[in-house]
Amino acid sequence: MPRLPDPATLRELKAAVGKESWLESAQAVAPFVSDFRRLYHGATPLVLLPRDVDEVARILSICNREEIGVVPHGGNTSYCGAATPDEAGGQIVLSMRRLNRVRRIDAADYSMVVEAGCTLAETQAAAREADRLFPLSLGSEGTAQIGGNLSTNAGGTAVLRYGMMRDLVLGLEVVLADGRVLKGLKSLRKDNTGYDVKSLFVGAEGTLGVITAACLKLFPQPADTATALVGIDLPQHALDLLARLRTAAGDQVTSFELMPQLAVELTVKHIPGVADPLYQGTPWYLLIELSSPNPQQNLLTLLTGTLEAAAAAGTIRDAMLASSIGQAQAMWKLRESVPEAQRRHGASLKHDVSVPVSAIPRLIEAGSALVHRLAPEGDVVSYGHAGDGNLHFNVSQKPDTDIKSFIARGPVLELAMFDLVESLGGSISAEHGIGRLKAAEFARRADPVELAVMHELKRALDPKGIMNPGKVLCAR
Ligand code: 2HG
Ligand code: ZN
Repeated sequence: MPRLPDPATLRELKAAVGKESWLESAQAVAPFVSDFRRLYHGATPLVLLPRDVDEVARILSICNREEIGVVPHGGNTSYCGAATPDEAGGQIVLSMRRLNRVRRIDAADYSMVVEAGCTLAETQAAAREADRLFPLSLGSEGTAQIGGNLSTNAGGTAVLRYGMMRDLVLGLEVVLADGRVLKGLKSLRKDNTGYDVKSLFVGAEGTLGVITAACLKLFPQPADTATALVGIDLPQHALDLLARLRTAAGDQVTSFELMPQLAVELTVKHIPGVADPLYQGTPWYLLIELSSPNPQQNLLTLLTGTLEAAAAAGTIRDAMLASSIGQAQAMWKLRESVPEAQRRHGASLKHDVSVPVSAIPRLIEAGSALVHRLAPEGDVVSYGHAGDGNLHFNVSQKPDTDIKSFIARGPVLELAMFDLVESLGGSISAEHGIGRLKAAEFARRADPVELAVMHELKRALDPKGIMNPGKVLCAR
């Protein structure tokens, strides 16, 4: 069990990073001890802001020797409290924000090496300057950092085409709990030399070591894009349309996002400048994007033809194709503002879950029935990455209901929702991770052998349990 640091150790840690690279006053550490959703309010005696991998290595070897807990901290956009220290006040926060260099871009190799503290938006921009695409795309990309994206195996809105963060990483540099540095920044697509060690650190949420840099996959920049907002009556129709699109356009289908009418209404109501472009409201909306690096692909014609065929077959009711970049951006703003609109509307209960794509209609039907029965003060706002089988099965507090009784419904509803998801062969965390929020449920529901393997790996790589204690795995 990690211990509380004594004054001599705190002095040694400050000396490891040098002047102006640490914070300790209550005011200065405040942004590092509460999570984005304000679910957790921890405490820390010290926030360290190292500038390079050697400083991170020095910090970890001191913390390991003294058995002090370390909480790696990126853009603080975790939905699960993964980057927040506990309330006991003994854990050191390790901010990665000063490790933010782009070390190398190799356009011909379609790869780049960036440090963990680069934001996702900075990484995308650096790739763009080299006429390449780094395709991970998510609402918090201006703040979220690459280290956090890797540590949570982030997803977002282009997973259908490019995969999750795990699929986008070629190599990693990692500082292990004892301060050793694993130098694995190779950019190879083919490397069959034993275990895939780097993959262990992806999705580990900083519990096995600290990712300090990554070699990432790049792609050609899209030169042709077609975007549409489509109105449908039933979730089953979304699956029919997805199949048509995949047959017509293969992996050019980049995004396939589903929103209920209520999500659109809340966003139009609460977010200035957002409008519903469809002529008539429909129960469900789809935001679809096709993209290709080939400027001659004529994706607009392809998308129009596919939508016309779907309309003739009765699976779509209305559609608006973006005829300018501005219109496409407005459609994306509508989709990406749904979480903020929900926040402005009132309290919400969130469930980031996934099921096989074919089970999405059943999830929506059975999940909505659960909400009506177990949280009658709430409205279902289940939206998200339908093409990946990932819905944010969220529930928004109804206006004029009591917030306390609504929030009190959370635990029972969550259990029922997770049972449902499991019965459909799904996952209780699709893309937001486990953190502290879901650690207990994960321990209860994981395959016992798989969980035992995870604990064995944790003991092997972090025998003193200093790395992000209490996240992902519960203490045994
Ligand atoms: C999204 O897809 C994000 O918009 C946030 O993953 C989801 O706020 C949420 O529940
Ligand atoms: Zn999402």
